[in-house]
Amino acid sequence: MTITLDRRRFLGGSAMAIAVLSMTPSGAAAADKITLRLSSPATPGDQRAVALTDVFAPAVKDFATFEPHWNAELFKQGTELEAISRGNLEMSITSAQELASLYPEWSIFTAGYLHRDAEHQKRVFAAEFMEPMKKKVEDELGVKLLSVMYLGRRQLNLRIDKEIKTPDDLSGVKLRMPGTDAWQFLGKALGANPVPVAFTEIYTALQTGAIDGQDNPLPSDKDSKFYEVTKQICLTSHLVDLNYLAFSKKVWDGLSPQQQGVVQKASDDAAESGRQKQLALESELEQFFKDKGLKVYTPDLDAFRSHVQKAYLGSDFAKDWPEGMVDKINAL
Ligand code: KDO
Repeated sequence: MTITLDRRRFLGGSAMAIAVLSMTPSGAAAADKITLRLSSPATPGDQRAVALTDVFAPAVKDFATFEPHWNAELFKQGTELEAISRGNLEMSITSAQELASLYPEWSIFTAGYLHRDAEHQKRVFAAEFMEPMKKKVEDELGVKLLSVMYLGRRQLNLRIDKEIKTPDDLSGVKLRMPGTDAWQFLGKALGANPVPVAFTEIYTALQTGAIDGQDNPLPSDKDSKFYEVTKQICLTSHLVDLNYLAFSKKVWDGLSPQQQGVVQKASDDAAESGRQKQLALESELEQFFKDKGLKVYTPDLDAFRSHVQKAYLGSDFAKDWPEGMVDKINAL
């Protein structure tokens, strides 16, 4: 599934949202609790889901009811931003790849081997150079990016036996990647043949052999039981992946300053809780997969890093990256 979002539609939509907002009284006056519906393809056992349920929901409960819809049950993967922008959804866990389909400069965060680790992600998200990018998404799309959530290091998880040492070994391998251009490019940069498949359809695609493999962090591989239908995990760590907790700007503007402070803190606390749990899981899961009979090994990381970085720097994506931003990110 490829997202074909039209940015101008959103601009119109946001203008309308602002007009409606100006006619409504401040949310502080509203007696009833607001409902915060979140849609995500994440499973309920995913650490981001657990953190939002156990940390975010209780923190906002005095004025808001958190209503999560996991497994993409409310909106299809990749359509959540549009839903928030149109006022049909209040929250999502969005990716840089989804943002990049609307705002090409966000593709910088889709590049392999850029973020170094979870702490680096946090520093980058808090950096001053991020402000204009966040503001544009807020002003034009009506989506406030509250916190960065750590998803984990993406690893190759294949149903074929062939050992993968370098990008050349991935030649002809049908590697499932999510549907947007930025994701598909990452698959190519790794040396594989990327195939677009939604997250919720990966298991069946692996089982039937429609794809040779997929890439996700180890906790997702366990949670979605991909080990039942694959034979190996090749620890490429090609993307230290993230999601952003996305919140409707219209709903945000209807909250009192005190409530906004509570939501922001709840979001940061949930992100931190999920981050620590995900990191702990990543460090212990290798053995889990070995016990399930999968081969787990590290390829030639220098070969992957240089192949992927070269592909990005020579790509059209890089032309949209703000001047000097790669250096600023590396310097953090
Ligand atoms: C995936 O589709 O592989 C992906 O890992 C992409 C992420 O950006 C995110 O959407 C994630 O799926 C879902 O939250 C499911 O874990």
